[in-house]
Amino acid sequence: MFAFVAVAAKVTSQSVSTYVNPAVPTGEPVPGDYTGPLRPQIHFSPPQNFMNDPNGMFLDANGTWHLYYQYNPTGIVGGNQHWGHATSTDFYHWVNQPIALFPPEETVYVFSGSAVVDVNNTSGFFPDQDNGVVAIFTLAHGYYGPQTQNIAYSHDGGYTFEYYDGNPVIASNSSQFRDPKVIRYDDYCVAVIAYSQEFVVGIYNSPDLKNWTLASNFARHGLLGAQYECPNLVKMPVRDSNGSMVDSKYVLAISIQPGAPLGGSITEYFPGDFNGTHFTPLGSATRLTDFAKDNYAAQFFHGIPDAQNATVPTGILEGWRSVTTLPRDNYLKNATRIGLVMANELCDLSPVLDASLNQSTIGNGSVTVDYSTVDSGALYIDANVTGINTTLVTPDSTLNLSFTSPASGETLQSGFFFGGDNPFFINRGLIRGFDNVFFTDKFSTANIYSDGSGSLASWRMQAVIDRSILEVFVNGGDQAGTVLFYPTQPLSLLHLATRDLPTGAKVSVSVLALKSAWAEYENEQGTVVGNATRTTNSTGRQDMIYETEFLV
Ligand SMILES: *[C@@H]1O[C@H](CO)[C@@H](O)[C@H](O)[C@H]1NC(C)=O
Ligand SMILES: *[C@@H]1O[C@H](CO)[C@@H](O)[C@H](O)[C@H]1NC(C)=O
Ligand SMILES: *[C@@H]1O[C@H](CO)[C@@H](O)[C@H](O)[C@H]1NC(C)=O
Ligand SMILES: *[C@@H]1O[C@H](CO)[C@@H](O)[C@H](O)[C@H]1NC(C)=O
Ligand SMILES: *[C@@H]1O[C@H](CO)[C@@H](O)[C@H](O)[C@H]1NC(C)=O
Ligand SMILES: *[C@@H]1O[C@H](CO)[C@@H](O)[C@H](O)[C@H]1NC(C)=O
Ligand SMILES: *[C@@H]1O[C@H](CO)[C@@H](O)[C@H](O)[C@H]1NC(C)=O
Ligand SMILES: *[C@@H]1O[C@H](CO)[C@@H](O)[C@H](O)[C@H]1NC(C)=O
Ligand SMILES: *[C@@H]1O[C@H](CO)[C@@H](O)[C@H](O)[C@H]1NC(C)=O
Ligand SMILES: *[C@@H]1O[C@H](CO)[C@@H](O)[C@H](O)[C@H]1NC(C)=O
Ligand SMILES: *[C@@H]1O[C@H](CO)[C@@H](O)[C@H](O)[C@H]1NC(C)=O
Ligand SMILES: CC(=O)N[C@H]1CO[C@H](CO)[C@@H](O)[C@@H]1O
Repeated sequence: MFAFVAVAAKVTSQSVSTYVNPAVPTGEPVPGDYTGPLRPQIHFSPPQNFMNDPNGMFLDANGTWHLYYQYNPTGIVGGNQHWGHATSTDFYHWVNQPIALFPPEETVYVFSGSAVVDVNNTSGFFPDQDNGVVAIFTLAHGYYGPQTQNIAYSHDGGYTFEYYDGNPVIASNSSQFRDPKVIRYDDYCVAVIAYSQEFVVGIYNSPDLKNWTLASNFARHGLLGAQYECPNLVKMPVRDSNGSMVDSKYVLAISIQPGAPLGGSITEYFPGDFNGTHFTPLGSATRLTDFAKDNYAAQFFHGIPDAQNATVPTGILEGWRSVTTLPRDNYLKNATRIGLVMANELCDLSPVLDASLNQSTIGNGSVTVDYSTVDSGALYIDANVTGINTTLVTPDSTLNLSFTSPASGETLQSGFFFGGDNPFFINRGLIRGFDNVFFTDKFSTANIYSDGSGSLASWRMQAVIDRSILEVFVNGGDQAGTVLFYPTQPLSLLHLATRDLPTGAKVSVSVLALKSAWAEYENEQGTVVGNATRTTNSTGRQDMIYETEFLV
């Protein structure tokens, strides 16, 4: 056996240095124990310690998705921020990679940002390659600023980075200026960056990722909360009811943290038009990506929003914190009465689908599934309700879905009312492993599923439960709810029941077990060691790693 020890060192590569904290491993992934009863099995969570925002996601030319994330490798609270890194070819199986970005100095933190593949060498960093990656991110000089925008480049496909020697690329004296998200537009790049406490999203242009010019400001729109963070600008298809693309629009998403309507954080978004310099929202409505409160800091590039929370028990019990949501396919659709909304559709779950536990067609009735033998504790539930004569719906016409621990009696409840205001609710208040005054118990939204035209209506609900996270997609993703919950005993009994549905309504239900995406990477000790899957040796970056191995 050997122990891996990284030595504290301020090391220099070419002209730019990085600081490596003695407790932080370099060149190897951080190992993780993914077996804990609260540890999600088909979601990404960091091997150990604290993760918050997802950062800089991109797809490389080999079909590998790169996920970076705000990572404190030395604690279970935010603080010593780095960019953690994981890769996947199917969005469900993630391979932990070595930490990708280290801070330049001990008291500087690498905050959120994004990454682009510089195919055409517009930055000039990549003389002989078309797979160079440029990361743009905020460096926070202490927690009181200033916060500046900086770039680093990778010659090895995004595994290791070198700081540009001309940083910062956008200087600032502000302590609240962060989270650059870069997209391409025509032959240049566009960045959206939050002036967090002024409630402004700055829109910048650059021909080369180094020289940035402020093009416009998008100021004080929608909910303000206490800060704007993690702006994202993305081009998105508009689909008709058959799923065909009929148009495309831009969506500007802004995360509010803290000060969301339910406390904590939320992501709001605006569909609109973008002409390269200015974003113009369609109308003045504010829309939210999630009706619960545990989903924050959405990042697009085939969106992987993050579900994080501050003081939850996994940090104490299992030594890790926060989880990204499942990947979602986002597009705009015309929701009944509301107009354009961003739909969240689950990406193909087939990489993790396992045995079918139940396939039923019921009218008014129920389905019970004991899933205590499903090792992952993770399920996918799909229910289509068709043939609903809305004129015959009563206030008691409902579909309820619950998950219970027979051992402790704890229950996670959700349900929909087909009549009245069409509320959908989630109640985690009967789960007892964690509570505090800010841990809201009950969430609800209104899902207007019928236009009242008299024709038979349909409604759909999809849900994924994964040990300590529930994601619900209401009516084909018109609305989504993400909640974290911390039972004292594993939930293992599913109960779905309908009541008082009009004659003729049909409910088609399927419940599938999901396979753990982590279990297959565990060694005999139950540890996922990750993989340093570097394809090429980055020039220079290797020189910044000081390490010593001790044989014990
Ligand atoms: C790279 O350059 C080619 C040729 O000019 C252009 O067609 C392509 O869109 C460029 N790609 C990117 C990502 O800028
Ligand atoms: C990439 O850019 C650098 C700097 O402009 C230049 O020296 C190099 O020739 C370029 N390489 C290619 C393949 O365009
Ligand atoms: C793709 O894989 C090949 C073979 O491993 C490697 O040489 C190449 O650098 C990889 N490309 C990217 C974009 O990572
Ligand atoms: C920061 O403040 C200094 C001193 O007032 C000023 O010279 C400098 O231009 C400011 N920098 C930026 C980016 O605003
Ligand atoms: C940066 O871009 C602006 C606008 O395109 C241009 O006027 C300026 O000369 C550029 N500066 C440098 C240092 O390239
Ligand atoms: C983009 O839109 C803004 C605001 O409507 C306008 O002032 C500007 O001229 C437009 N730019 C182009 C290139 O159309
Ligand atoms: C959405 O549907 C309404 C009602 O059918 C229609 O008036 C409106 O034009 C549609 N909007 C879009 C963007 O398709
Ligand atoms: C719905 O029920 C009403 C009342 O029984 C009936 O008149 C109507 O035809 C039904 N609508 C459909 C589409 O079946
Ligand atoms: C529900 O409907 C969707 C869309 O038609 C279909 O793909 C899915 O298989 C259905 N699920 C069930 C359980 O019937
Ligand atoms: C680690 O990478 C090596 C080489 O790319 C590969 O053979 C191996 O299967 C990988 N292991 C895991 C757990 O991904
Ligand atoms: C990577 O390249 C550097 C510089 O050429 C070299 O010193 C180092 O040994 C190489 N590392 C690996 C793992 O090949
Ligand atoms: C980021 C976030 O949502 N944090 C919330 C997590 O939960 C605690 C307790 O409910 C809240 O105080 C945080 O605001």
